[in-house]
Amino acid sequence: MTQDELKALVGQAALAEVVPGTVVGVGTGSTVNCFIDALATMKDQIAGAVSSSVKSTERLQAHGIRVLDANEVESIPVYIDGADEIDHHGNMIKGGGAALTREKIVADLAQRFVCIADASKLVDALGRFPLPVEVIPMAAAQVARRFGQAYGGDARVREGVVTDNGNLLLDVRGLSITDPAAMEAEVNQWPGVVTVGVFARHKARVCLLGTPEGVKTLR
Ligand code: ABF
Repeated sequence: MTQDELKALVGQAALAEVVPGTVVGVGTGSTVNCFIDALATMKDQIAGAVSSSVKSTERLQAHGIRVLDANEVESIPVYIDGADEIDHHGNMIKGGGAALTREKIVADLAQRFVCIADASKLVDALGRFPLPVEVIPMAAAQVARRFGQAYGGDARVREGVVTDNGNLLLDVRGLSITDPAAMEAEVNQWPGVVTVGVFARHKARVCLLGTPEGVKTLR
């Protein structure tokens, strides 16, 4: 099966995680796009969606799915989102799609984070994928220096990208993230960092992994 077929497989499988009659948290990326297209088949059975990006909002609305502002809800039962990497404990690197800040906000609203991914995303240790970090533009160079000093990382501004929140993204190469929670806590406090793309404090409760043998549920 191709990677796109695996993404479609898990996008469809994620429907089973949706709690009927509730608002669904919706992530960003091509795998989530498959979920959004599948969700459209049951749009009359949900109360709407809280979205993690303009792109996902537009796709949801194109299917006639009501999109609520995050401030309209206090909690949502489930959040469905992809990842760039996920380890065997549910820690993730996210942000390849530049939506990491709103993704983490919606994940924080959710009682249950369900990650949907093709098998290529499962890793033993995070870090081969360049770590995305959303930064206030004036802090980009200083945060990049800090990654070099603290972790030996090579941080570069992602050219031509401004996030939905009007910020810049750094992509940090050369990291081996052995303690995701510690790195997330440390980097979060650096001045100018909006969001670091390590999801350890908001890790996935379950991962639906698309494999040639079918969907594997990793808990
Ligand atoms: C999103 O899913 C992003 O954080 C991450 O980059 C992306 C993975 O994209 P795709 O499903 O297209 O591989 O949550």
